[in-house]
Amino acid sequence: MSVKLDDTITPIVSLDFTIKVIWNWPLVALKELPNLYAIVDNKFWFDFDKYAIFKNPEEDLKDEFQMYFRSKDSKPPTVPYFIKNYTNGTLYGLGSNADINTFVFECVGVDDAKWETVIEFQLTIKPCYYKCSACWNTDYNTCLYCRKGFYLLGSECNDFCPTGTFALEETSKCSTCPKTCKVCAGKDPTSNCSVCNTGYFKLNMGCYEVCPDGFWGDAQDFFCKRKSSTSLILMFL
Ligand SMILES: [Ca+2]
Repeated sequence: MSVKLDDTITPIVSLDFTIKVIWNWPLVALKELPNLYAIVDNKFWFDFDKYAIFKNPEEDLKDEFQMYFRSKDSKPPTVPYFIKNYTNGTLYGLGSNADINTFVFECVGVDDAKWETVIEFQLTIKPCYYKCSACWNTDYNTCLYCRKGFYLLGSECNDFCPTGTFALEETSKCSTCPKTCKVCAGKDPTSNCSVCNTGYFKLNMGCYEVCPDGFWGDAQDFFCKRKSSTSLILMFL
């Protein structure tokens, strides 16, 4: 083709140009997207590389396309409220207990002619293990806090606290017994111990390294025994 400029005064100027008409194809989906999961009360973010997901068949425009996320069939396009950011190929959010569910998303590639190519995937917000009130994963040993009636030891919520620990109701945790006690119901070594550790003396519900005043430690049975007046006398003989 050519265009001519002729103002009848100056010499005629002619410019040649060509128009290349190419067929516009929609973006090609390069792969399926895996289903995703996130844990309740844990921030999540997933990064997507649009060039690894879509291909623009037009050679000259191969980098020119957009990608975004939306809930399946949402019009206008939207995402659940717990998704805080979904631009630049990152899906970022935080689901609460109310959001425990599976959500169907669409990853949408849009070419320069606004053609859409859609890849569907699921995002599931998963709950903690049933004994945990907070966690970082769904397993029994990924707990941060326990529900009432269960007690945290390490990252597990137990029905009972094991020997050497006692259940602290206020925090739902197993707490270590005082060092003199093997079996205890609390942190006071003079009133919360039912069994003493080896080498410590027992008196009522207490375990002692040295028996309290008026008592002596019997190394035969490891009980604190009341000092009698006779033994006091014997000591002074
Ligand atoms: Ca295209």
